[in-house]
Amino acid sequence: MPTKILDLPDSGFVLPGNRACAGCGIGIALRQVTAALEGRMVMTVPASCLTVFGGMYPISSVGVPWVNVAFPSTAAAASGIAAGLRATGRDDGMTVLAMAGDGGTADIGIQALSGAAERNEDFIYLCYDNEAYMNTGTQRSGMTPQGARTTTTWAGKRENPKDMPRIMEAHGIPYVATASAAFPTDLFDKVVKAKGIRGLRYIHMNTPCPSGWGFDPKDTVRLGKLAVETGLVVLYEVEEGVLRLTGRSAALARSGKPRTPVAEYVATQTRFRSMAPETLNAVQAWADTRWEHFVRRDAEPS
Ligand SMILES: Cc1ncc(C[n+]2csc(CCOP(=O)(O)OP(=O)(O)O)c2C)c(N)n1
Ligand code: SF4
Ligand SMILES: [Mg+2]
Repeated sequence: MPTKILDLPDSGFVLPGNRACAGCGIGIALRQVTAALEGRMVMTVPASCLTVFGGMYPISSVGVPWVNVAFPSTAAAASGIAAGLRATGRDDGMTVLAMAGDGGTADIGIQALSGAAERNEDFIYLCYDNEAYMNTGTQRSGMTPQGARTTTTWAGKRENPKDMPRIMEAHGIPYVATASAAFPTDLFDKVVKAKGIRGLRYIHMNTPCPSGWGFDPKDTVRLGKLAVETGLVVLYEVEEGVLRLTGRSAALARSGKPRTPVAEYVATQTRFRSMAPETLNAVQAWADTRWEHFVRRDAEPS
């Protein structure tokens, strides 16, 4: 049975006060992730807004062991820590969590992550995707959506984002899932499931960013939900090569109702201001094709 919102445990591992912007999606997500792992975890974190969230030594807003690592080495450090816990007999019930941004995952950290996936190392890798290099002032990443303005794409990015979850799936690892900070129960259940699996588990999580996307901090959850309603973000999990839609995406597919037009989502954020109609059409077509792909896979027999 999926967890209900009122049944989510109060983690207590994300402490009051942190250095993130008001409304940052990272905080909502980190509560669920640390609660799902019951705090029995070691984190590896590269330079990012997450590092800022954690705070500067000796002060931290997160009550779990946390290692700040060099940008490209998040997955390599997690591999080493997992091996160290095993070698010293301290791996029982412990989870190593590598958690990095989209730039640190899809661009800078991809080779260490790919190597760890190929070796099927024993940790969870969670990419929180705020769709740009936010900590350094919003530069484009390989995950920035087409049409989004960043400080390095003044007229709007021309390319669609990489499909990181499908890249990770191609490695044949035991568990791949997508999630959203706006759907905490779906995220919680996926982390609980991932905890019980050995080998490399990859979770790709959409994390709205008021400062970089240009929206009011009170709308973080509303926008995260809207992204799922449009099909720009699709919630699913893949086990043993079988893909199943989850949560709101599964309900949307089964309802047969039309998805919210991408135009409605785009209109909520200043990063998409003055988006050309042909770019909007291209993004809508991209979302439609992907949605049909996932709905088709969801219907395949296991
Ligand atoms: C080797 C290296 N290159 C560049 C930087 C500068 N830097 C720090 S955080 C950051 C952005 C990271 O982007 P992302 O991984 O998407 O995380 P976010 O900041 O968006 O949370 C960059 C480029 C660095 N710290 N180290
Ligand atoms: S820039 Fe975005 S991701 Fe970074 S702390 Fe602020 S709201 Fe969070
Ligand atoms: Mg980012």
